[in-house]
Amino acid sequence: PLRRAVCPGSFDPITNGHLDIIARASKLYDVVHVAVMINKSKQGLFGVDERIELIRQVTAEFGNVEVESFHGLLVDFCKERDIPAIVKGLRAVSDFDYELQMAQMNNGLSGVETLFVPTNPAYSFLSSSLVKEVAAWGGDIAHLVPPVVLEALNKRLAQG
Ligand code: COD
Repeated sequence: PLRRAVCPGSFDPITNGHLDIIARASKLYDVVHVAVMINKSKQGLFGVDERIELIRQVTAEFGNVEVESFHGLLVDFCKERDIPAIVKGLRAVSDFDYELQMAQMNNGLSGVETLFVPTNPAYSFLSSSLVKEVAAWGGDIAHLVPPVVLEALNKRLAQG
C-alpha cells in the first residue's frame, strides 16, 4: 500500500516555510495530501479555491502532492483517506505547546500520529499573517513566498 501523510493548514497564502515542509514530506512519503482546512470563524485574504490553486502550482514539480480543502476535523480527513500520519513544521518553542495539544488530541481521537519537522532556520520567523502584514505596508517579501504567490498578493492588495 502507498504510504500517505497529510500537511494541514490554512495556507492563506502558502509561504516558503509551508513549501519547505511539504517538499521534505514528499521525499519521505509516497503521497502527500495538502489539506486546506476551512475555518468558518477565520475569513481569509484568499478564498479557499485560490489557496488551493496556488498550492497546486507550487507543488506540481514534486509529482506526489494532492491538494484539497476540508470542512471538519483533521482526524476525519485522515480516516476517509486512510492517512496514518500528520506532518507539521515546528518553528520555535512558541509553536510547541499548541502543536503538542493538537497532536495528543488527534492521537486520542483516532490514533493518527503527528510527526514534527524542524523548520528551516531561514523560515523560522515566517507566517502567513506576517507576510500579509508586511506586504500590505509595501515591505519586500519576495524571498519569503513563491513568485506566483507574490504576484497574487500584489494583485489582491492592489484591489484594496
Ligand atoms: N516553517 C515551517 N512550517 C511552517 C511554517 C514555517 N515558517 N509556517 C507554517 N508551518 C507549518 C506548521 O506545521 C503549521 O502548523 C502548518 O504549516 C500550517 O500553518 P498555517 O498557519 O497555514 O495553518 P494553521 O496554524 O492555521 O493550521 C491549523 C490547523 C488547520 C492545522 C488546525 O487548526 C486544524 O487541524 N484544524 C482542523 C479542525 C480540527 O481538527 N480541530 C481539532 C484540532 S485538535
